[in-house]
Amino acid sequence: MLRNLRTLLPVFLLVLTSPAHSFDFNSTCSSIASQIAIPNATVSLVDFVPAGTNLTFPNNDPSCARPSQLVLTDMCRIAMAVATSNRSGFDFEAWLPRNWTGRFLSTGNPGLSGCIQFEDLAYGSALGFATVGTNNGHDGDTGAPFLNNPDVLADFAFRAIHTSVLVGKNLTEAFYGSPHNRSYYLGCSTGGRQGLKSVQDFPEDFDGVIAGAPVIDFNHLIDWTGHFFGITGNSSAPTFLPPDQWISVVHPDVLAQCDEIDGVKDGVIEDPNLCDYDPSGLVCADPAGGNQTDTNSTTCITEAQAEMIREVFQPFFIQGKFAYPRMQPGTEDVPIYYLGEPFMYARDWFRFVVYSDPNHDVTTLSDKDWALAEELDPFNISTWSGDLSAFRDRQGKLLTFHGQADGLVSSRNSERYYRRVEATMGLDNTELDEFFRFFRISGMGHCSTGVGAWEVGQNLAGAGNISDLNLDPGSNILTAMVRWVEEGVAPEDVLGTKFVNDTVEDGVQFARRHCRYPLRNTYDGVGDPTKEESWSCQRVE
Ligand SMILES: *[C@@H]1O[C@H](CO)[C@@H](O)[C@H](O)[C@H]1NC(C)=O
Ligand SMILES: *[C@@H]1O[C@H](CO)[C@@H](O)[C@H](O)[C@H]1NC(C)=O
Ligand SMILES: *[C@@H]1O[C@H](CO)[C@@H](O)[C@H](O)[C@H]1NC(C)=O
Ligand SMILES: *[C@@H]1O[C@H](CO)[C@@H](O)[C@H](O)[C@H]1NC(C)=O
Ligand SMILES: *[C@@H]1O[C@H](CO)[C@@H](O)[C@H](O)[C@H]1NC(C)=O
Ligand SMILES: *[C@@H]1O[C@H](CO)[C@@H](O)[C@H](O)[C@H]1NC(C)=O
Ligand SMILES: *[C@@H]1O[C@H](CO)[C@@H](O)[C@H](O)[C@H]1NC(C)=O
Ligand SMILES: *[C@@H]1O[C@H](CO)[C@@H](O)[C@H](O)[C@H]1NC(C)=O
Ligand SMILES: *[C@@H]1O[C@H](CO)[C@@H](O)[C@H](O)[C@H]1NC(C)=O
Ligand SMILES: *[C@@H]1O[C@H](CO)[C@@H](O)[C@H](O)[C@H]1NC(C)=O
Ligand SMILES: *[C@@H]1O[C@H](CO)[C@@H](O)[C@H](O)[C@H]1NC(C)=O
Ligand SMILES: *[C@@H]1O[C@H](CO)[C@@H](O)[C@H](O)[C@H]1NC(C)=O
Ligand SMILES: [Ca+2]
Repeated sequence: MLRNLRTLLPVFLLVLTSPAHSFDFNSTCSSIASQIAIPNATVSLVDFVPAGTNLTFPNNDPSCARPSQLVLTDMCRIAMAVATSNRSGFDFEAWLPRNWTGRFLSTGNPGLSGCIQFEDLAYGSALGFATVGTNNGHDGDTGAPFLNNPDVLADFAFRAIHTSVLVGKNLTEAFYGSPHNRSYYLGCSTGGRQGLKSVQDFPEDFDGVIAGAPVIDFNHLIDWTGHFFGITGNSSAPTFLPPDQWISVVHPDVLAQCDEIDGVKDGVIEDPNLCDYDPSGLVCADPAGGNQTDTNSTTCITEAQAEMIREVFQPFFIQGKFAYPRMQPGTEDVPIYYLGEPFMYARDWFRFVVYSDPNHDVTTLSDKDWALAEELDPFNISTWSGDLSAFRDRQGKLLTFHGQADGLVSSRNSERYYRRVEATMGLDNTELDEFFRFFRISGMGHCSTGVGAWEVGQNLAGAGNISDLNLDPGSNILTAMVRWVEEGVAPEDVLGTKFVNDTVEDGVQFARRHCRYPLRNTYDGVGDPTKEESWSCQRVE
């Protein structure tokens, strides 16, 4: 199906695969090293890498979990270290494709890392972008390098990505002999925050920014990730519920109450805002423990556990003040914060940044700690400015998306940010549509995967060939962004695909359109719900 789609691609996409510009790629790649004149940079590697190469990264930190990457197109790989101070710097890679389209693409990072997303470099270069990425100033998915080194923290908050854009654009021009035409950004999670940091504070860096599931209002979010431990307790607390029971007991109960609100029983909660989940029905018949069969059952819970679950799905307040939206119900099939220990990013942030003490006891964090973290906001890492006028005024385009089944970053916070931009700039959603569109992706977890039609071109999603990718701008947010920036045709919605077993070769399981906020995808009540035509985007306010 996808292979047929490729033949139907609109004309502009052909530009993606035809070299805009002829020059001797091979000899440029072998001679460029001596011509790189980038201040503070030390080049460590320049290699011609043919399509089909399986690159391995033996020195990559194991916590990055990226030991290898299949390269999908001929490219010149350039790696360098760039100093940002006398005690900080970042590792940088540029994957410069033979089939360059004149476009530049910068990619982001996950978690607290520390990890170049090689899969995004493979994706961008395969589509003809001169694609760059960094380790964001330190190695590995850890906050330890922040300890007593604000320069490493500055790199993480904003500097690595901004500096790498300057370096990357310079390198692109030096390599191809002409400057890039358009500049793009693609990132999710921390990568989403980096994209919005650019839009807010470095509006000249990009013409088009895709920011998924952004880790914005960063300090409140870190606090929120830490506060769940106080609700669940450790694994011996009476409130604690083992992860497999979140999956096998709570999640089916959430679906029983909320899956069919959208009219279709398919495991996808189209709009979790409509779900007011109540775990009361799960409480064991004899919670006092008289019925041993019952209380030890894997199908019922105690009243203390039920109360814990209610709290998990409440909005988060610090010292009586609203701080961060609730965890959305429907996300508990991937329990992340309920494992009976302080969440690793909160742990690292409080130890290595807030208290500069690697031994700080993070099991007793409470309101005063949450408030302190918010107050520190190092290098404005909050990334929470609602004024995007500088970006808008230079015709920049911003696309955010958020999986509605994201159990790591509340999807409601992306709605909250949208509203914040509306309020700050005094614009309504029609006016915002001119430069900022937000898509809610039902059944998508954190950035990727899930039971929904989650493949929207946000990443390579395991594709082993360019032909595995659906490049139609109706189904691919990256090519949709290119069309928006270069042709002024904005995406009205995004058609997501669910492959059988998430494998392209196994065929399409179903497709569903995802609407731009504040519209809601609504089932027509009669059509085949696995077909996108049976749903439409409707205004619900
Ligand atoms: C480059 O693009 C051409 C079409 O313009 C295509 O035939 C070729 O396979 C591409 N090469 C690579 C390495 O992607
Ligand atoms: C470039 O290098 C590749 C791989 O070594 C080779 O197959 C190709 O013929 C070379 N092209 C030119 C124009 O030298
Ligand atoms: C690439 O090599 C690694 C390590 O040898 C291997 O685990 C991985 O499966 C390979 N990937 C592909 C796509 O062949
Ligand atoms: C090079 O790094 C130093 C800090 O070590 C910094 O002050 C300077 O601005 C950097 N130069 C450029 C051009 O970025
Ligand atoms: C690093 O630079 C700072 C000024 O930015 C200076 O105070 C410090 O002594 C330098 N440290 C080293 C090790 O050179
Ligand atoms: C940049 O865009 C111009 C105008 O569309 C085009 O003529 C030129 O070939 C492009 N440059 C590159 C390097 O693609
Ligand atoms: C790259 O930066 C160096 C040093 O600032 C400068 O000399 C060079 O002209 C730049 N190259 C391009 C293509 O901008
Ligand atoms: C859980 O916390 C209690 C109270 O602090 C403590 O006594 C107990 O050892 C902890 N259990 C585990 C498994 O950590
Ligand atoms: C104990 O609970 C089980 C499971 O809910 C139920 O089947 C059984 O009838 C209960 N036994 C008594 C004595 O209440
Ligand atoms: C509860 O069930 C588990 C697994 O079946 C068993 O290991 C445990 O001993 C039981 N506990 C009680 C109090 O019956
Ligand atoms: C944070 O942002 C505020 C407002 O834009 C600005 O005044 C301040 O200088 C920034 N602080 C840092 C450390 O960048
Ligand atoms: C999906 O994969 C699983 C295990 O890999 C397999 O058992 C199942 O049959 C597959 N489902 C389909 C519909 O192919
Ligand atoms: Ca449903």
